[in-house]
Amino acid sequence: MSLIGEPLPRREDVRMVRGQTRYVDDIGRPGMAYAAFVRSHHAHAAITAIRAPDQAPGLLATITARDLHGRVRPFPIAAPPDAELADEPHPILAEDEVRYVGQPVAAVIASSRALAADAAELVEVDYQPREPVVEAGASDVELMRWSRTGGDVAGAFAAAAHIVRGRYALPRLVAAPIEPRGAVVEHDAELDRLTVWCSMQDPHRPLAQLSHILGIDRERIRVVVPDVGGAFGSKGVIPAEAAVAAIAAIDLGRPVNWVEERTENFLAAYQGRGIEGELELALDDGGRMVALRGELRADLGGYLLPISAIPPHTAGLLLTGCYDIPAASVTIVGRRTNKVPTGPYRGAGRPDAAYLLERLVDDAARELRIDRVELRRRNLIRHFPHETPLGLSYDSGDYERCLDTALERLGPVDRSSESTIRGTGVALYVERAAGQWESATVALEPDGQILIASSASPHGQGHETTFAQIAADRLGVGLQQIVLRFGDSDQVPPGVGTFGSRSTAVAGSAVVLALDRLIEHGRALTAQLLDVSPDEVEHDGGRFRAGKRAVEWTELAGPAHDPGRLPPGLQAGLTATARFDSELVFASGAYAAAVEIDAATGKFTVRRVVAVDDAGTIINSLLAHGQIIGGAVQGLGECGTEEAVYDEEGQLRTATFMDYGLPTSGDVPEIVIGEVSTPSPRNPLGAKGVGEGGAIGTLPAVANAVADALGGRHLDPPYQPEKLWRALAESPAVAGRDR
Ligand code: MCN
Repeated sequence: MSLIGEPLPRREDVRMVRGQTRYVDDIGRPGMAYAAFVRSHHAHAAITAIRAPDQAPGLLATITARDLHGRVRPFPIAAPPDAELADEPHPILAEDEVRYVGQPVAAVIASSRALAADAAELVEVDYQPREPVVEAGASDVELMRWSRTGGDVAGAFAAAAHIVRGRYALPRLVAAPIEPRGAVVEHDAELDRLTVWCSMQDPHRPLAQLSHILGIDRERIRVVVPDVGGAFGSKGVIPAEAAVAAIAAIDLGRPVNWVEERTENFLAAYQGRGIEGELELALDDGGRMVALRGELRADLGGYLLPISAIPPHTAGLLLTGCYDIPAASVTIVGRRTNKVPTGPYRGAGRPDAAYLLERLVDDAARELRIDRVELRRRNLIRHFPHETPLGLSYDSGDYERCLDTALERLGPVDRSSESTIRGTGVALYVERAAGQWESATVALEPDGQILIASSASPHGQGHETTFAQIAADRLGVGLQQIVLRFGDSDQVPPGVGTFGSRSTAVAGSAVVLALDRLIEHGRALTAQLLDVSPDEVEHDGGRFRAGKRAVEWTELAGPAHDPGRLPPGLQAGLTATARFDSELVFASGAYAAAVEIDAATGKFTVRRVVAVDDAGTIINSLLAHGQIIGGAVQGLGECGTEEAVYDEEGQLRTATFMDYGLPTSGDVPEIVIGEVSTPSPRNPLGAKGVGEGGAIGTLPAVANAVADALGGRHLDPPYQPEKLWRALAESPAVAGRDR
C-alpha cells in the first residue's frame, strides 16, 4: 500500500507534547553572556552622539556602529531579475541616521539578560529629529523599480469594449510567530570557527548572509537551526542583532545569547504586505479579458533587506492569476518610508496578486452586468503548460474544477436577515512554488535504519513526518526505520531554504533521487553478497530479490559498513547524495466565503470559508489540511483585525498583542476543505506547494464577500466594525432598513 497521501499524525508532536523540544533560548552554553539592544525611538533622526556607560553591574561591553567599522558589511542585497534596486542596504547598527522606530543603534552585553536590559537603559543617544515619511504615497525616494510587458497591451486597450479600473490596498502585517527571533553565538578561538544557533527558517541563508556581513568564509561558520516556534516568512534574513552578537562572542571569548522581547519583534522584525495597486482590465464585448495593466506601489520601509523586493516582484509576476489574458503590463515602484523594512509574510506577494486581481474581476462583473462566476469561467486557463504574458510557464491545473468544487461546498447561503447584511464571495489564485534547488544525503546506518539528511528545514510544517513518508514509500520499509536530520549546516547537505511552499516539491524530490541511488547501491551490494550480477537483483517491497533469495535492508547494514565487503566505488553506509534542480510549479485554488455584518454595529463575522487547493500530489493529507487551515486563519486575521498601524510620527501603535489583533481560536469559523489534484509533471513526486494556499485564497474570497454585502462597494481590509458601520451608512444594500 502506498503511503503517499496518507493522513499520518506528526511524528514530531511526540517530542513537542512531552516538552522535549529545544528552541534557541534553551541552548545553554557555559559562561554565556546576554545582549540587549538600544533602539531608536524616532522614526527619522540624525544621531549626533552616543554615550555608553563606563560601568554598570554585569556590563561586559557596549557596541556601536563605530566599533563595527571594518568588521561588518551591510546586508547583501540581490535584485530579482530585471529589477532596479537602490543601494540602500540595511546597516547592522545605525551610525549617523535612524530611519525607523526600533532600529538597532547600540548593543549592550552583560552577564545576564536582566543586567543587559538595565545597562541598555544607561546608553544615551542624542538625536536630531527629522521629518518622517510615513505613507509610501508621500515618499519620493524609490528603493525598487521593476516593470514587464508581454503582448500588445496598448493595442488591446485601444480596441477594448470595456475598461474597468480599480484601486486596492493591503496594509502592513506582522508575522508574530510564537517564538520571537533570537540567536546564540559561540566562537571557538582555537579553530577560529563560529557556531550560530538561530531561530530561522533554514540554515543556508543565515550562513551565507553572516559570511557576507562578517567577511568570514562559509567554512568557518556553522549554523544550527534547532526547533523553531514558527516563522511565517519572517525568519528568512539573519537579524542584524545576531551579527552583532557574533562580533561580541568573538571579542569577549564568551558565547552570547540574544533573544528579543515581543515588542521588539513587532518593531524590528520585517513586516509583510504594505502594497497598493492601481489596475485596469480591458475586456471585449463578450466579456473576454484581453489585457491587464497595473501599477503596484510597495511601502518598503527605511532600508532594503536581502528579500524585501521579492514579495512585490512575485505579486507583479502573478498578476494575471488563473485567467487567460493575452497581454499584460506591470510596473512596481517600491518606496522608502520611515518604517521597519518589509519582506515575505506567508504568501509573500501571492495574496497581494490574488487580492488585487480578484477584486478587480468582481468589479468588472458588476460593471459589465455579468455574473461574477460566469465572468471567471469565460476566462479561465484551460490548457497546460500555459505561458503567461508576464513570462511564467504554468505546469498543470484544473481551475474550473476548483471553482466548481468551491461553489458546491459553499452551498446555498441564506441572504435574508433582519439584523445583518450578508454576502458571499469567490476567488481563485495561482501560487508560484518550487524553483531553484535542494539536496539530500541518505545512508544505511549500522543498525539498519535509513538516515536522511535533508537541506530543507522545518519550522512547523511537519517535514519529519512528510519526508519519512516519502522515504518509507520509496524504499518499502516501515516508517520507524527512517530517521531524519535537518537544520545543522555541518550535518545536512547544502540547499536554498524553506520558503515559498517549496520544500515538499524540491527537497522532497531530492530525497527521492538520493533514495533511488541508495537502492542502486543496495542492489550492487546484494549482487556481491549473493554472487549474482546486479541486473538479476530486483528491489521490491522493502527487500532485494535475486531468484528465490531475498535480502532485507537490515541485513545489508553490516556489510554496508564493512570495507572488506563493500563493492568498489561505494561509500560506507551506501551513502548517496542527490540534488534536485526544480522548475517553478504552480499550485492553485478556489476559495469561497460567506460573511455577515451586523447592521446596527458593523460587527463583522465570517460564517464559512471553503478552501479548495490543488497542490498536485499530496504527501500527507492531514498535514496538508493543517497547512490550509493555518493559512486560512492567517488570512482571516488579515481580513478581520490585523494591521500594523503607524501614526503620523511613524510610531507603531500596534506593538503589543493588546493592540495588534491576532485572531484566536474563538474567531475561527467553519473551514470546509475540498480537494483537487493535478500532479505536476515537473518533479518525481508530482507535488506542488500547499504551505501558503490558505493565506492566499481566503483574503480575496472574504474581500469579495464584503463587497457583495455592501452592494458592490469596495473596502480594503481589515474589516473592523467602525469601517463597516460607516460604509453601511452610505451603502445601497442597507437602504430602507431600520438601523
Ligand atoms: N504537503 C503535502 N503535500 C504537498 C505539499 C505539502 O503533504 N504536495 C504538506 C507537507 O506536510 C509539508 C507541508 O504541507 O510538510 C508544507 O509543505 P510545502 O507546501 O512544500 O511548504 P514548505 O515546507 O516549503 O513550507 C513553507 C511554507 C511557508 S512559505 C510558510 S510562510 C509557512 C508554511 O509553510 N510557515 C509556517 N507553513 C507554516 N507552518 C507552521 N506551522 N509554521 C510556519 O512558520
